[in-house]
Amino acid sequence: MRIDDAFHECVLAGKYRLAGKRSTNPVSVGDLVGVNMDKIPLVIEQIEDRKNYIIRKSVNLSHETHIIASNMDLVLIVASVAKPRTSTGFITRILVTAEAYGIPAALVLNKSDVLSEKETAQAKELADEFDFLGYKTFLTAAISKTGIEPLRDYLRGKTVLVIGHSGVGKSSLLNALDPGLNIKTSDISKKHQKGTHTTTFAEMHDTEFGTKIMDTPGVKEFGLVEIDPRDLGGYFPEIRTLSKNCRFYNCLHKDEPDCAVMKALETGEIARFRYSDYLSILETISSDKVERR
Ligand SMILES: Nc1nc2c(ncn2[C@@H]2O[C@H](COP(=O)(O)OP(=O)(O)OP(=O)(O)O)[C@@H](O)[C@H]2O)c(=O)[nH]1
Ligand SMILES: [Mg+2]
Ligand SMILES: [Zn+2]
Repeated sequence: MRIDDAFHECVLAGKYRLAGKRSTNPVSVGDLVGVNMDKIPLVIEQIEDRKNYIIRKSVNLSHETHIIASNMDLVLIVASVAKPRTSTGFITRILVTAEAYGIPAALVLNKSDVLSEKETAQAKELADEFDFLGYKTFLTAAISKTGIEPLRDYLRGKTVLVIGHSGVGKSSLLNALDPGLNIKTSDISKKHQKGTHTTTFAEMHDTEFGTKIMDTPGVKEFGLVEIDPRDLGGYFPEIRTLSKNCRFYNCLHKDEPDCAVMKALETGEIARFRYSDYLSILETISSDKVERR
């Protein structure tokens, strides 16, 4: 058995197929695997323990999970204020998962060239807010290669997962970062066909600037897996800090007396959209928990 990084078509050993029953994909992009090269077809016989991974429910209400990628240094969320719009809730769900697994995360707001004046102001406001929370944020237009250089510098030397809705321009962004990649993106004629996913499987790309980038198919929804309601506030940097001043150590910041988070809402110290995203995530994961019993 030896481990290398060339392209080989493989099948997965039966023991992993069975062990991963709750997961739709026992092996994911980013996994380090050991392959038996003496068999035809080649067989993945060993999956190294993961340093980290990003996981979601395979579809809403499902008990099956989907590992989007493993072993990364950074989660790069690609979003757009319009065409298609990404909600702050979607962004925050991914950020929460990254926080839960201790993975640094950053945000790209792409398609800055197609935004109205009002939408441009919204994008800037969002960028400031997420930057303030400690998530580096970039405003880009992949097609006109605007804002690409600072992003390239930031990604240098890292192994990066790129994630976001279909059509926000993930693959286009990778091509803008390294034109040599020449990844397939949807063309104008396909743009209006709903539900078209241009990238159909996750793939790791080596760039000429020393970054390994995992491009993934667009995800419509991001259902959280294994996040305890009591831990949720700890995955919001601002709530984590504020909650030290709540009266109860296990405050859910919902309706408890002397809650520092709710007070901060009145003074504007915490953004309203973040607090409402917190509450809606809290509600879904709390009802998930009841359902599982
Ligand atoms: N105007 C404009 N169009 C863009 C930009 N980035 C991407 N596009 C266009 O948006 C469409 C979707 O781009 P893709 O790169 O295929 O999107 P994707 O996120 O990889 O989509 P999936 O692979 O389906 O997840 C294509 O028609 C691109 O040309 C941008 O910054 N500005
Ligand atoms: Mg794509
Ligand atoms: Zn509280």
